[in-house]
Amino acid sequence: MTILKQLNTPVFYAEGIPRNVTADNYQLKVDGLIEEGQLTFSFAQLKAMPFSSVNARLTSVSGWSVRADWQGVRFSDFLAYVKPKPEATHVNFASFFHYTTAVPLEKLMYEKVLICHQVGGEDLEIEYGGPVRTFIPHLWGYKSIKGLAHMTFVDRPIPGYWEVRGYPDEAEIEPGSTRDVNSGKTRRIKGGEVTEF
Ligand SMILES: Nc1nc2c(c(=O)[nH]1)N[C@H]1C(S)=C(S)[C@@H](COP(=O)(O)O)O[C@H]1N2
Ligand SMILES: [Mo]
Repeated sequence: MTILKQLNTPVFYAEGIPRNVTADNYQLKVDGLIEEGQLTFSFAQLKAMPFSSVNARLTSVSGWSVRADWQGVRFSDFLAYVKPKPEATHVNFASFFHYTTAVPLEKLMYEKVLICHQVGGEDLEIEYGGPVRTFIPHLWGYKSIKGLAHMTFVDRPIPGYWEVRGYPDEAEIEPGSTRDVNSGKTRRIKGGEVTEF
């Protein structure tokens, strides 16, 4: 069981949990502005890529955050397998149903950005975004898509599920207070902390 589940971390799955998806039938589609046109990766292929571990916090705009060891493939390492065309500026991420969110490519190149399939050495549970999610600790949690099914390289921002409902597209974490799921206590997020994740 991952620490996310042990800590009873809130489960946000606005579009519904894709219960039929397993590591065995998982497929990640990648298309749009890439030299290869279209690519597909299985869970086994993602597991065979360079593995990185990142101790950082997922911070929800709704007022909680959780620290864990998030593990998987660095987005920057993933780009050894996918060649974006020069005009690609953003990646539009889509889940198995209708959740989407787009992130500028430059904001995906930070070393703590992962295509994540484990937390603390355990495979991600389906409700926490397994088999594969993204982890982007320097942006509000709504940019870290769960149940990642499809990545499209595009040349513009595309408003996603929460962005069309009024949440900022930049999703920069703002100073304020957050309920720390690890300790159960409220803590301040200072402006400076966002750079530490
Ligand atoms: N597919 C999908 N991904 C999603 C969401 C969602 O509703 N559907 N919610 C987002 C939000 S708002 C947050 S804060 C985190 C929460 O992650 P958790 O449910 O694993 O705690 O997932 C993000 N990714
Ligand atoms: Mo969130």
